[in-house]
Amino acid sequence: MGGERARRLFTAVAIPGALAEEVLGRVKAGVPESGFRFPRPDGLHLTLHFLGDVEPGRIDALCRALERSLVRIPGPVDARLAGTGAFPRRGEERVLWAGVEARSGALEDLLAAALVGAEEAGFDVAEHRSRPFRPHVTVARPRGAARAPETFWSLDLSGTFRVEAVTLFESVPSERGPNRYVALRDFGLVRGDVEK
Ligand code: 2AM
Repeated sequence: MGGERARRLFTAVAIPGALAEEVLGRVKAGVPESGFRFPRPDGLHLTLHFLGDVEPGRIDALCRALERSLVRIPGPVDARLAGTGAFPRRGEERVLWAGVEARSGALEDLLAAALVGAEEAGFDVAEHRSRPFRPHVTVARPRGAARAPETFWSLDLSGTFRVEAVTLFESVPSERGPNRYVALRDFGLVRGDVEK
């Protein structure tokens, strides 16, 4: 029994590689590498639900439940990166991000389905459900107490992409550099034109 290490999982929308490369290139041009860490372009994402450490024995049931809940959501969803922001707020930046927008309610529907899937697999999502949802893609984190330079706020981080699936990611620590975000499974949205 046991022995296998827990896996740090989250559900997210993956940002396509070409857009991720381009956007991170623009971020690196406006934010000094000496003060900030940047995510890798592969695995750049919009987090829906951070599950935390999950026992490996629960992953199959989680995938089955996510598949059932996400296949009910019509897709694809046309989304765009728009604007810059920070958590917790400008002036106390711990995370610098690009905002994400789509037609009204579309990203909220993806989040709701991701939470329903996790809940059906036995995860407690009550706290996540009550939390405000600020769709964003993390593009930099300060090293120590570095502050975002003025150049960050005026960066153009816009770009469009098409969401056809929600992805279960694993956050894998790496000895050097930022964690790697590894896509484990994609859960496709039902094609909207099939429903009609
Ligand atoms: P983010 O979406 O603001 O970047 C994997 O760690 C992803 O899950 C990150 O993108 C991270 O934040 C998000 N996340 C949310 N809550 C987290 C937590 N408590 N610990 C680590 N990551 C968390």
